[in-house]
Amino acid sequence: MTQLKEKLAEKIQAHRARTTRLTKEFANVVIDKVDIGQCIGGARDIRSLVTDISYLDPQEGIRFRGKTIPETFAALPKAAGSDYPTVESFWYFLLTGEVPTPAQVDAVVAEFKTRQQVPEYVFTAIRALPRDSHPMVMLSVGILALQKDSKFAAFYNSGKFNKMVAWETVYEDASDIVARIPVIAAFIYNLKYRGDKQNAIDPSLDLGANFAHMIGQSEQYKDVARMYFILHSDHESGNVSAHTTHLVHSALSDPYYAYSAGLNGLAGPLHGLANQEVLGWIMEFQKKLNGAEPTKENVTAALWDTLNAGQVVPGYGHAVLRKTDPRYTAQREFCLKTPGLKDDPLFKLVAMIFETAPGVLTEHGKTKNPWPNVDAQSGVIQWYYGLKEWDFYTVLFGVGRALGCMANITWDRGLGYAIERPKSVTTDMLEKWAAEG
Ligand code: FAM
Repeated sequence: MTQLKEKLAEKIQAHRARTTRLTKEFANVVIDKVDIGQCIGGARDIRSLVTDISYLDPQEGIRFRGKTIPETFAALPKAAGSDYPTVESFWYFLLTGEVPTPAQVDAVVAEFKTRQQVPEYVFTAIRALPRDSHPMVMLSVGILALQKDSKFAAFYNSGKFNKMVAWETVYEDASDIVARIPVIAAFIYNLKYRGDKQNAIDPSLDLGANFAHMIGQSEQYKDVARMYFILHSDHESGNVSAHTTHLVHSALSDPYYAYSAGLNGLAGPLHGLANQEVLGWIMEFQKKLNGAEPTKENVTAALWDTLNAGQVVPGYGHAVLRKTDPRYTAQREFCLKTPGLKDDPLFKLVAMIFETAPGVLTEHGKTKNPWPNVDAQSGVIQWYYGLKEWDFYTVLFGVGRALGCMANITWDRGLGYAIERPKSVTTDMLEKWAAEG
C-alpha cells in the first residue's frame, strides 16, 4: 500500500465513527426545510449532501479542506522552481486533509508515473469519432473507454465484494483517472488542433508540467496548468459535475461511469462550458469594437445588447456565491503579476467588463449575484499563452474537476454513503399545499 493510501485508510477508519454516530443517534435532527420555490427552482440551497473535501461560503467563496485559495497555495509544497504547488500535492491534501511533506509529494508524483499510461484503445475510440466532435465528447468517451479495467467493477463482480474495503478499489480507479485524464486531454488537443502531432509523456515532469509539455506549451504555462487544475478542482458537492458524479457512483457505478457522466454535466453552458462562452462573447464584442478601445460606455452597451436579447452574460452570476469568486480573483492576480499579460488587450477588456457588468446586472435586476465567477477570467489566460481554441477550455476544467470528484467518491465509498434517491411530488400536490398555505 502506498503512503497516501495508508494515510487515507487511517483517516477513513477514524471518520467512520462520526458518520455512524450521526446516523444512529441523530438521524432525526432537522437541518433544513424545503419550500415550493426550491422544489421547482433546482433544489437551490437545500442542505442534503455531505462532503468534507471543500465548503462554499456564499460571501467568502471556496475553502478546500478548511483553507481559502491563498492559504492553500501558501501551505502546499511548491513544484521545483515554481511559486505554485504541484497538482499531486493538492491531491494528497484533498484526499487526506493534511498538507503533505515534500517527500510525501514525491511519492505521489512517482505513483502517478506508474498510473498515467493510457491504453491505446482509448485513443482508438477517440479517433473513431468525427474530428469535429466537441472535445468534451472526446474526453467523456475517453474516460468511459477506460471502464473495462475498473478495479471497483472487478471487485464488485468478484463475488467477494465487501463494503468496508470497497473504497480501496475506488481509490485505485480514482487515482488512475486523475493521473490519466491530462494525458487524454493532451491527446485530444493535439488530435484536434495540432494536426495530430502527439508529444510523448515526459516521465521527469509533474502532472501539470507534463500536460504543458504534451500540448507543446511554454515553460511558463506549466504554472498556468498547475494553478488552473487546482482552482477548478472542487466547489463543494451540489454543482452539476460533482453532484452527477456522486449520484451516479451512489448506484455503485464505478468511477469511470460516474466521471464520464460528471463531464457530460460540466459540458453545459450554465456550468463548465461558460468559460468557452465567455471567450466567444468577448471575441464577438472585440469584432464590433473594430480596433477601438473598450470603454465603460461601449461595454455597457454590449452587456445590455446581450441581456435584451434574452441571453445570460457568461461568467457572471452563481447559484451559491454572492460575491466575486475567489477563483476569479486568483486568476486576475496571476494576470496582474505576469508581465505582458497585465497589458494584454484581452485582459484589459475583461478588467473593463469586471468594472462594468456588476452595475449593469444589478440594474437589470434579475440575477441574485452580479459578480464574476471563475469562468469570466480563465479563458483570457489560456488565450494569452496561445491556447486559442476555446472549445477546449471546458476540457481543462474537466481535468481539474476530476481531482474534486474523485476525492469525493473515494470518501463516499469509505463512509458507505447510500444510493441517492430524493422524493418527487406532483404539481397537483404542490397546488394543494399552496392552497393550504
Ligand atoms: N446574466 C443574465 N441573467 C442572469 C445571469 C447572468 N449572468 N445570472 C443569472 N441570471 C438570471 C437567471 O437566468 C434567472 O433569470 P430567470 O428568472 O429569467 O430564469 C435570474 O437571473 C435568477 O437567477 P439566479 O438565481 O441569480 O441564478 P441561478 O442560481 O438560477 O443560476 C447561473 C446560476 C450560474 C446558472 C447563472 O448565474 C448563469 O446563467 N450565469 C451565466 C453562466 C455562467 O457563468 N455559468 C458558470 C457558473 C460557474 F460558476 C460554473 O459552474 N463554472
